[in-house]
Amino acid sequence: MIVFITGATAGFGKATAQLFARNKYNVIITGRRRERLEALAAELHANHQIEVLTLCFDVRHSDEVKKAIDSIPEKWRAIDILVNNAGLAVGVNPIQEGVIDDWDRMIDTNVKGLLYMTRNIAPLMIGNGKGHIINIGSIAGKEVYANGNVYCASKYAVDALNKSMRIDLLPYGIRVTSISPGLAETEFSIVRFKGDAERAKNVYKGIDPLTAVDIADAIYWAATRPAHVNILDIVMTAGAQANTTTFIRKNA
Ligand code: NDP
Ligand code: 8X3
Repeated sequence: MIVFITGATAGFGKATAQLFARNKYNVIITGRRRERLEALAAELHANHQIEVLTLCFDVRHSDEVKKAIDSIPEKWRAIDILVNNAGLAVGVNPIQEGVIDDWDRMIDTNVKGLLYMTRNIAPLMIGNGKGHIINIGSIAGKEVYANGNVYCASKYAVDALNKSMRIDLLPYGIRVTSISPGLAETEFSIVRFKGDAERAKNVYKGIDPLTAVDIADAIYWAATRPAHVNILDIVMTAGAQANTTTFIRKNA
């Protein structure tokens, strides 16, 4: 079995690669940071004796995506599962103060990147007569929150695409699932706050947030249901989170 994971150099994608590898899947891991990809490939190979293919590219560029997918050797082309995970939030400005470059990065990565990946991999799955696409959405794609504007919009788009691609791919036996987490501690907030690690830490202060392993578990569970079961969407939060704005923080 082959699982293709975008954004495997950190966070959810890395934990997902580790979990599938532990369960003897061969993994295609991708991201822009080549050293991290190589280090993870060596770790997975050594610990689990599985095969690993690394592809270093930026999901925002359709030509790079196509070139990377076209380069996949024949024996790797029978992809069973695609995890469309690469994504990010950048900035927390109100709409009237939004930074255009931040908006472009979020829309180009979270929406267009996911589309380019799907456009290139879905035909391979159709050719194989089976497949499973797992899109990483967010609770931010279900409810908006102050200053979440464009990030929320990008994840609402993922929600719509998840529902929509499920209809288009239904005749081909391809299952489509969304995993929609709330707050989870990864490098996500460091990226959102443009490297301000102290500010990022405060996001999780007083709560026991979801971890990348929790999300990997949900992805793996959805991917390993029997063929007649289709998991449409898993919305999950930390125990201390009720929705995008309601948290119980210890010592707050
Ligand atoms: P991390 O920042 O820890 O990891 C993000 C991953 O995405 C990295 O591997 C990064 O790799 C990759 N990535 C980002 N931009 C690009 C790009 N242009 N091309 C290729 N790869 C890219 O964040 P998370 O693991 O938390 O986030 C994963 C997904 O989960 C995202 O879609 C995010 O929106 C979503 N999410 C996160 C939540 C959270 O609270 N953490 C909650 C709900 C959803 P590299 O930089 O090497 O390219
Ligand atoms: C990430 C979760 O609530 O920070 O998608 O938007 S949130």
